[in-house]
Amino acid sequence: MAAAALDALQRALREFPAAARELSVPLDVPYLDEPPTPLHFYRDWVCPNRPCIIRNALKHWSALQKWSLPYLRATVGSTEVSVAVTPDGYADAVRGDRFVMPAERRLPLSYVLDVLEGQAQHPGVLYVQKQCSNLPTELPQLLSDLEPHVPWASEALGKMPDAVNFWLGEAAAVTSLHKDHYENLYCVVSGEKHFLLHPPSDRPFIPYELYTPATYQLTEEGTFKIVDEETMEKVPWIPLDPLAPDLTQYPCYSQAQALRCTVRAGELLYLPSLWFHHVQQSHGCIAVNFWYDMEYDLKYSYFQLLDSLTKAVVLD
Ligand SMILES: O=C(O)CCC(=O)C(=O)O
Repeated sequence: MAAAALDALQRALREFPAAARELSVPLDVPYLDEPPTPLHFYRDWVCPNRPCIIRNALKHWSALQKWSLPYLRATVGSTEVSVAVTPDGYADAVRGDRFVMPAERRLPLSYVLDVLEGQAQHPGVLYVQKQCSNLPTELPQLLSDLEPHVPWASEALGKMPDAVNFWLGEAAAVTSLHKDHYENLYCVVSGEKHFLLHPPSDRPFIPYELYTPATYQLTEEGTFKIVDEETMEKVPWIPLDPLAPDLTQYPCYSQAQALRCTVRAGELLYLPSLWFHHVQQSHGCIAVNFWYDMEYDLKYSYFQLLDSLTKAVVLD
């Protein structure tokens, strides 16, 4: 590419995030005091791809009054669930030159609760987080404590959720920075979740690299080894930890601007599709989220273009 064209492209990519931010990205995630109508949800939040935290949207869920660690022990303690186990709390994250996925254990929920309450020891960090509708498939006994979908969101989006996920883990369990092609309605039932967010328009400042996929294996002695997934293709992932970014290696990230928010018990975060998110939690936080597949519309195509241009041009 001619030097002048490359220069122009680099400048455009460097200026794009601030221009997009000025037009449509809030400084903080706003609160709504009650659930929006389907029309307002679609018009004010989904269409402009803007996050918000909605209060009083879950108050008719009996889960809000009932769910606690003792309640889970009494109702589903003997049920086996899939648990992600990692040495450091990071499932699906870059470690050295690998993209490492968690070891997966099938454990009775009561055992997970014992570990959470300090009554049992297990190597590493536990997180009940299997993202394939683990609520209806693994813990169907809990379904009567909530609604199977978010009616105003289903109506606005014209579809039902693809997945309903249950999350329960230790404070050390962290979800590394990534994005999804879902409209995410994230409901905290007990405890709190801390989200660090970047709008999709920050993509030019967010590094991706290709990594050999691998999985943690837990040995008999309770140590972890990393085993390559020989048959899987390389995985594009974000190597950067937004809590301690390596700005020598990724200087551009200093120009990205994260939004931070805490979602408390009884609150619902609308996390729009393609927003980057990094998630931490209070110890024993219980949450449920609904993933609605995004519309593969022009917004999606424009993001793909931004992604391709960012990959093609090195910014520093
Ligand atoms: O709660 C978490 O740890 C992660 C949630 C998340 O990444 C998601 O819902 O897409």
